[in-house]
Amino acid sequence: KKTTTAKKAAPAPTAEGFAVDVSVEQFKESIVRNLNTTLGTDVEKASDKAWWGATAAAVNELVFSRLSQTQKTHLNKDTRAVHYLSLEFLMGRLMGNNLQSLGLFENAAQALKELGHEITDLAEEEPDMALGNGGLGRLAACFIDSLASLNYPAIGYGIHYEHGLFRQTIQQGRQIERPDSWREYGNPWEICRPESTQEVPLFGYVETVFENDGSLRKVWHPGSVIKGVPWDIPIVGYKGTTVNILRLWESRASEFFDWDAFNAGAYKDAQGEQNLAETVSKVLYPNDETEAGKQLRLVQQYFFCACSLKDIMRRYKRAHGNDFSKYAEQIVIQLNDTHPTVAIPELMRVFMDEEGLNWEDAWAICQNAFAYTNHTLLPEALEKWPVYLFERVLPRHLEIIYEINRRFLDEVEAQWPGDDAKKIKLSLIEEGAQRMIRMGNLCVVGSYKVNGVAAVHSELVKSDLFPEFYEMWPEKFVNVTNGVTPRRWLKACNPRLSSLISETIGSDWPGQLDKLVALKPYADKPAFQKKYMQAKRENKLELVNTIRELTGVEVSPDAIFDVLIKRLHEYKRQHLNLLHILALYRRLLENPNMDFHPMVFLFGAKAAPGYKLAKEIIYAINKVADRINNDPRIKDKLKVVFLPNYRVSLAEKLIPAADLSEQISTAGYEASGTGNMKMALNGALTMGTMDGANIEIAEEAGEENMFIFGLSVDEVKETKAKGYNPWDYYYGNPEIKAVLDWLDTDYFTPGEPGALSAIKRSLLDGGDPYLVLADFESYSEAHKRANEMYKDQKAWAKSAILNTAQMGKFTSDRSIEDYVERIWSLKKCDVK
Ligand code: 4GP
Repeated sequence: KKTTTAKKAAPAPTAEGFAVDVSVEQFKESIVRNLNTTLGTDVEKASDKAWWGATAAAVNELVFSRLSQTQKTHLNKDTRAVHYLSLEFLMGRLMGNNLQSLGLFENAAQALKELGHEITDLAEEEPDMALGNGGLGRLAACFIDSLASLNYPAIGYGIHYEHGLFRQTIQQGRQIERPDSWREYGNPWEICRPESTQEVPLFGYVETVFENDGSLRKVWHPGSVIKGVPWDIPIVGYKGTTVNILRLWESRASEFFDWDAFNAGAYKDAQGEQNLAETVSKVLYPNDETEAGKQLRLVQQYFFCACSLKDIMRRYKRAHGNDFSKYAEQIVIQLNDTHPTVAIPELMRVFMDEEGLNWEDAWAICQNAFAYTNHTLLPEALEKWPVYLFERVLPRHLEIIYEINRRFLDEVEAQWPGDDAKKIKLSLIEEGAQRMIRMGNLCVVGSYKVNGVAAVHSELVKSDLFPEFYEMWPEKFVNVTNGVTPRRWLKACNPRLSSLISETIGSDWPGQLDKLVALKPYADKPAFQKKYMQAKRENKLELVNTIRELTGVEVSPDAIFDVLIKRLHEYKRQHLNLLHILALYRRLLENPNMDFHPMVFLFGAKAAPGYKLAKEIIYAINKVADRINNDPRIKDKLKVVFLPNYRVSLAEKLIPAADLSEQISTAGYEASGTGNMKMALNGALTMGTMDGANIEIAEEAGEENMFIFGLSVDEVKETKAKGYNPWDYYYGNPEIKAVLDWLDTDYFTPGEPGALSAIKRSLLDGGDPYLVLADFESYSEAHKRANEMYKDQKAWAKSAILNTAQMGKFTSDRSIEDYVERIWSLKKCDVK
């Protein structure tokens, strides 16, 4: 009988502590064998896709045994575990990351090379798993990486969307959304687990049953039942000892209801049922502006919460039967934003209606099991659901929410006797023409901890968002500053810098990022500066090629690469950057010999399909780019590039090549940011406001190694309180006036004057809610400082190195340890 690589390799950890050791020869053997036996092809005729698939299969041989081992260990030790409920997991590609975590990247690359393939080329065959919109989803992906890397028992729960975030193409400058079919040809990283399928009831009505002993019992008669089928994605911890899972639920029609309706002749109903069931996990919502979309999103939220809670319960009962006294000791459920809030009334329902607990006991468990992370203060992002929707979709949950509210308002009365205004403000139900359920309030009431994602944000959560709740339960509120996994965001995406760091200070930094501080003494060593800047330059050269392939635009690696990558939103102020580019362009037209180091402004951003102004900003960036890039008068001193379809794998190419990192949100609006951390770690200097985690980055890296500008959080509040008038800036600053008026002409949109006016209108008639004009001048000054500093390559190199050296705090491993200490109380569980 043939022995597999996994069987040979499993017992052999490496000297550096990696769980498995696989030689180049063994890897080759495994890839070729998988090409034959898994992919059904051979070395002569295999496509790149097949080679990639065979490599993935070879990796899985190593991973799956660790996965079973991890699950066995967690079961036997009956450990407390965190269950991370998130509607989004923005995973990106897994090959590079899994190989890095196993310590096998070099051997795999060598094996493929000897077989005639470049691993970097094959990597392009892997579609991104784009099951998220942006920061919140990518954070969830970093967190499950860190949880596994730190050997904590954890499971991520989400939805197995058929289509992730839309694919963006740019046509005539405009964003066009196309479906993203990430698993059209299958996905080797996931395992279907039909044996753990769950059923989810929906709709219908609630019956009150009067028992003989005089008590009441509630019975929910659902109008529909759909099935949730789990797909497991192994999450390989760094060094590969713990392999946790991300469990994603796919919706399917339940045979039972289908057949019933069908047999009764209600073909249309059966069809309807089928349709609903299959649309639930069809797409990730980029927004929810339509009525139909709203109901579907609520169903999505309930669907994955209900499936996940049943899964948790099944596992709990295996160890503890029907004794629920240990539930909150064993289980913590982290709600990633308000999206999974319905898990709170669902767990109450399960305990009371299915397990027979009384209200007090059920509530005591719930309140000790849930914790909630807030990711934004923007009012439009704080979810509210119309009561009528709940009534229709989740009638029993509505009753439970009313009862939670009734009891909660008694507490409010006790705290502020007779203060009805307080009750109106805090109630879980917002009264009005359309009564709404306030999911944020429900989260705070139902959770034992509430955290913001950066120090300043957590303060604002207490002072501005939930001040009364903070007064009632001050100990509930904590901060956990975000972090990013250095495995993906330095080791894997920036091999040049990673090797240089390892050669210089040793190779244990990916698991202990504060070791990077050992680079500090090298910051002013010319030899090290040279190597560091050389790595940056090679990364830029690679990006130059990518830019050419994707856009046809030719840029020079000698220019400053200025990078602004994140979702498109007014508060993130991509248009501030654009106005400044227009100002630079104008200055260069007036004086082509102006003392100015050439710059390339790179943008990557998707706009929510229904967000008109955001789409106009994308259009404007592209139109301005066309004009500037083709204007010989400014002698290539300025280039503007909008890279289409920004996603994790594109970020991995941009971040290592960035010189300047644009983090220019209106202070008080960006909860944390994580792109800011990734770029600083890779040696970009931050151009930023004192907002979100920028403040903490400044504390670590030193303000002198950044370009800070703009109003502070308090100044923003003061400016608004005083009555901000953008027209003052328009008339007060000729440059602002000139660039805004430019947008009304047809200079950038020949034959179509005013095609870019929407931006100007939003800033003037619209009142400039994000203070773009107020911060313009200070932004422009900061850019002058950056441009000046770049001319002194030594000074620049020193600052860049000091950024890398002092980003240790921003590993997601530290964030996870903070969660463990402040919220989760987990114990590490070694998997042998
Ligand atoms: C984002 C925040 O905008 C960002 O500042 C933060 O770093 C990230 O969450 C992770 O905490 N919010 C979202 C969202 O992505 O959908 O609200």
